[in-house]
Amino acid sequence: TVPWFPRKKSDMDTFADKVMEYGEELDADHPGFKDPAYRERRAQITEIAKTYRYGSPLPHIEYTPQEIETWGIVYNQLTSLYKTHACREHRYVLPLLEHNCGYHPNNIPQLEDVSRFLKESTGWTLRPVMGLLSSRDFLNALAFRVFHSTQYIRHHSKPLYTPEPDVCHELLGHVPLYADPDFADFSQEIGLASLGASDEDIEKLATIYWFTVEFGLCRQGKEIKAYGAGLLSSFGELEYALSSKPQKVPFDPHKAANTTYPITEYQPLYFVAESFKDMKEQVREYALKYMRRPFVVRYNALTETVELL
Ligand code: H2B
Ligand code: FE
Repeated sequence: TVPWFPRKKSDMDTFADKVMEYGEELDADHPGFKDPAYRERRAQITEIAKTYRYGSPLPHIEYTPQEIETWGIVYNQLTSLYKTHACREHRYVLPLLEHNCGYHPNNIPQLEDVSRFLKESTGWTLRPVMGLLSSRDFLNALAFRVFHSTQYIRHHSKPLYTPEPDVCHELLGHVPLYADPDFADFSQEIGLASLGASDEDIEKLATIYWFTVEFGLCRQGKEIKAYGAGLLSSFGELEYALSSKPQKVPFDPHKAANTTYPITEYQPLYFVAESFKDMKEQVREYALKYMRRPFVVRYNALTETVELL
């Protein structure tokens, strides 16, 4: 039997309280674990995501001066490396986000402004999320050009470290690429492949996602640059990834899907893509060749629904 999957964007409302780890329950080794004010703040922002429903404006968060200071430290650090380390698409979009969405060291952009900008650029939109979704739910949403984004920020005691996604990771790492048409198509392709997929296939697609959307490198002219959000939101790993230390191999979805990776250390191996257009085709072929589904899915962009053929 085929696992349930969303057919329309409002179906994503069913994911809202179905999270694996709650944004307010922190592990003992989380930098904010012993800070009651931080935990209270997390609970507040989590509650906002839990009650969000499709079609409403994304909730506005009034960030505190302390939160904005943390953002500013991260912003200045990372943007200093982008000139030499970020892919062309990221470098093209960031100034547009500064101009249109309030990206600035002294301001944490609001998801509503960012989502509206993405919608006009590529049809992608954001949804606030309480915490980590299952791989299946998270990937299924990509089929509808919906990206689940956290809205809280890391703890101020360690501005350059976070054990989980936060607004810095989402807004600086992920968002710029979703304004690029080819990357937008590529990412949706992973999502379409995930609809109704078996648990084993979801695991493989999550691994492809890891080696591309999170930690992907790409060739641009004679150089290698970063487009993965995990790299573009980590000063340390961004430098390391482009150094001669790690291994780099050409992107191949079948190979990537079957490669194991560490989650708490820098990656020993990165996949290098030739172009987002190629990658979209590669993922489509991978799904046709290696995944067994008793139906074909097609996204209808006019109705924003998935059709089964
Ligand atoms: N959930 C949320 N909220 N953000 C993510 O970035 C995320 C997720 N990543 N669930 C997913 C899992 C990723 O690790 C892959 C697809 O499993
Ligand atoms: Fe991420």
